[in-house]
Amino acid sequence: MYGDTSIQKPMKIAKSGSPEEAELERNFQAKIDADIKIEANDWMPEAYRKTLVRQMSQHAHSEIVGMQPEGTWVTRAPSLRRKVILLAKVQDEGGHGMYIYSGAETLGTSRETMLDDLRTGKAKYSSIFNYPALSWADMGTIGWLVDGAAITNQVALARCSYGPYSRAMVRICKEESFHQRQGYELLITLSKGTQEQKDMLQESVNRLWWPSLMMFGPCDDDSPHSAQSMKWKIKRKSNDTLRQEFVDASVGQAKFLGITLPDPDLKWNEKRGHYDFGEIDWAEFYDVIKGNGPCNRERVNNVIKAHEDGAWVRTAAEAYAEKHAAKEDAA
Ligand code: FAQ
Repeated sequence: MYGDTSIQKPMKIAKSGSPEEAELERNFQAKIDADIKIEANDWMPEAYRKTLVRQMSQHAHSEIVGMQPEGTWVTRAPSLRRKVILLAKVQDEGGHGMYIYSGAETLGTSRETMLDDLRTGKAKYSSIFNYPALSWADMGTIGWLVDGAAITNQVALARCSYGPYSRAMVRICKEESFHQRQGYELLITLSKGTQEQKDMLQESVNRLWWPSLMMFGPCDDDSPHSAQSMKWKIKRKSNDTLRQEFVDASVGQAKFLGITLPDPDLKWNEKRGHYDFGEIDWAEFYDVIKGNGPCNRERVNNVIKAHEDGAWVRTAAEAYAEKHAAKEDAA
C-alpha cells in the first residue's frame, strides 16, 4: 500500500510565498481544525511534511533500536513461558518500526534514507534505549514503565492529524497494551517472590524511573517543536501533560507492587488533583540525546553491523529481481 513513494507526491503545487500557497495553507489548517485527517496525496505545507518525517522516523528508529535491550535477555529468560512472551514482544517492536517507516514513506522519504540517517547518527531515537538492561527485573520494568510511557504518548498520537500515522498507532497501541501487561505481570510475580527478587525489582525501578520520565521530552517551555505541532494536531497533548498523566497512573501501580518510586518530592497535590514530582536531571537527558548515554555507541554499532551482515541478502534479492526482469523482457 505504501511501497511506491513515487505516487505519493502532493497534488497541488504553489509557488512559495504566493497567494495560492497562502490559500492552500488556510484550507489545510481549516481541515485540521475540523479534525479531518490529512492523507498522503493531500496538499500540505513543507514544514508539516518535514516535521512528520522527523518525528515518525525517530519513532520508527526507537522501535527498532528498542529491540536491543530486551533482545539481550531472550537467551536468559528463566522459563519457556517467559521466553515465548519476550520473543513475541521483541518481534512486535520490530513490526511497529516497519508500520511507522511505511507511514513515513508516504511522505516521500525512502526507508533507506531514514535508515542511513540512523546509521550515521543524524537521526535521533528515544533516549530510554541508551540505558542498559542489567537484570531480569528490567524485562518487567521496561514493559511496565517504558511501554507504559510509550502508550501514554501513542494513545494521543492515534488521534494525530496525519492519517497513515494515526492509523498505525491504533494497532500499535493494542500491542503495546499487551507489552505493558506482560511487564507488570512479571513484576507482580517478583513482588511475591523471595527477598532477593523483591530487591531486584526495586533496584530496577530505581534505575529506570527517571529515564522513563525523560521519554516525554523536554518541559513544554523548552520544547522547540511543541507549539507548531500542537497547532497542526500532530501532537494532541503536550510533553508535560503526558508526563503528568504517566506519573499519576504509575503511583498506585507502584504501591500495588509494594515498591517505592525513587523521588522524595513525589506527593499528592490536592489543589492540582495531580502528583507533584521532583525535577528531572535535564543535563543527563541532553547528554544522552547528544550521543553520550551509557549505550549510545553500542546501539548504533549494532544497527550498522546488522546492516553490513545483511549485505548478502540485498545482493541476492537484487540478483533475483534482475533474473526475473530479464526473463520477463525475453518473454
Ligand atoms: N529521546 O521539541 P521537542 C517505544 C528530541 S517508542 C530522544 O519536544 P517533539 C516503544 C526531539 O526529537 C518511544 N530525543 O520534540 C518501545 C527534538 O530533537 P530534534 C518513542 C528526544 O518531537 C517500548 C528535541 O529533543 N516514541 O518506546 C526525546 O515535538 C519498549 C526537542 O524536543 C516516540 O518517538 C527523547 N525522549 O516531541 C519499543 C513517539 N524527547 O528532532 C521497544 C513519537 C525529545 O529537533 C521497547 N514522538 N527529543 O533534533 C513524539 O511524540 C515526540 O517526537 C516527542 C518529542 C514527544 C518524543
